[in-house]
Amino acid sequence: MLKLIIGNKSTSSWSMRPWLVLKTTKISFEEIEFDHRSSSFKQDILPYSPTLKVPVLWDGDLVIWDSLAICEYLAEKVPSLWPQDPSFRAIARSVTAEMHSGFLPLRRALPMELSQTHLSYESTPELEKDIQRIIQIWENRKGTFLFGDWSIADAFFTPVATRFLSYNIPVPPYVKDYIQTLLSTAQYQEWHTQALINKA
Ligand SMILES: N[C@@H](CCC(=O)N[C@@H](CS)C(=O)NCC(=O)O)C(=O)O
Repeated sequence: MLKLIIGNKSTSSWSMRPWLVLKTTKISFEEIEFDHRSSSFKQDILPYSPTLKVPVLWDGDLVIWDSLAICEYLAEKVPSLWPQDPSFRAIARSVTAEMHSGFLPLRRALPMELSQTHLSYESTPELEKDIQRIIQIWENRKGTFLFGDWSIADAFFTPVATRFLSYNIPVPPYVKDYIQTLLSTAQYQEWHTQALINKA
């Protein structure tokens, strides 16, 4: 059985991505959660992760680390995790890669924190640039989700959607609809509920 090792559900945005993707595939998997902020984390994760980071996927003896690599591995098993249309698929990979490798100002200024609401933040030109770019990606979507059906691209933008909500970032109504849609999926709702239970 697949084994996904993840961090704390309230704050581990990188872990949320492959978890949502795995849940969507309906492939059964075992989940092991470590609090990546605890002092014992490096010791706890040592037997599982070559980078000492989460998420990590174990498929038998095969170890796959890094959220994007894990999602790509799952897409080889379930190709519908990427859009079927080759052009859509290429752009879906582009925005996913952009999310994976960029948006540092946004990550730093607006850390994901699912157990809190009405968080405040300091606006900077770099952060505003990131926010506007994300709004542009969401405004240009091709349907209910970014490329019609839910895909890995949506998984990568779900943690960002939680930040827009927690920090109350103003967005146009069409973008607000997308945020609500992302955060209403059964997979995300399950993650969110567990994040709040684990915190209590
Ligand atoms: N690029 C990696 C980032 C993984 C990452 O930074 N994970 C954080 C948790 S969200 C972590 O393990 N932090 C613990 C540490 O760095 O000690 C990925 O996509 O999986």
